[in-house]
Amino acid sequence: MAATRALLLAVVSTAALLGTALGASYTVGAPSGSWDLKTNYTRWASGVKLYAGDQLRFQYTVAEHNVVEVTKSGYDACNGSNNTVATYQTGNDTIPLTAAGSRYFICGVPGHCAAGMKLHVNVSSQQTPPPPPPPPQQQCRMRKGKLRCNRPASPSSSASAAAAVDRSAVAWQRLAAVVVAGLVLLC
Ligand SMILES: [Cu+2]
Repeated sequence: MAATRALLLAVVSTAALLGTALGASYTVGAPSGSWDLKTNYTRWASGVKLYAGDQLRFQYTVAEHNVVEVTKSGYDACNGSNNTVATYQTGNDTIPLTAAGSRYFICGVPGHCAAGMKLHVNVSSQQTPPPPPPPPQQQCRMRKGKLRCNRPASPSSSASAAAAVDRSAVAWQRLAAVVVAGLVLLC
């Protein structure tokens, strides 16, 4: 029984760690397009903020397109030969953005890159959490020659407290889901 509990704990903590480490997944061209000849990828890329740990998904018809990751010169010249980093052709390719920096993708079908099937994305380093709110200020004023100070207002009355409750509720829901998953695995 103790071993079972230890295993469950291990499953839960591993899943929790993975949950925080996994980034977001972005489908290229979504929501109005995909990996096709119609989407403006410069505009699409300017509308997403990518961080190391995120993923790009390319969805397309296998018979019509593919995805070739190239160097900057391959991107600029629309030429994959000698400039290829990797080639993908499943029609539903997930490409992890493991590090910060520029990534370049083109379609390798002749003429498609020149027609606009080229994507350059900038990946930022890991997103840092927002800074904590400043501590409440003590308010003092002179009264009858003496300095009198108010106690700082309790932070629990502010909107940020409501947001914190929201976040912890989400965290609890996630933890509950992980525990249930762990139990299912054990049974
Ligand atoms: Cu193509």
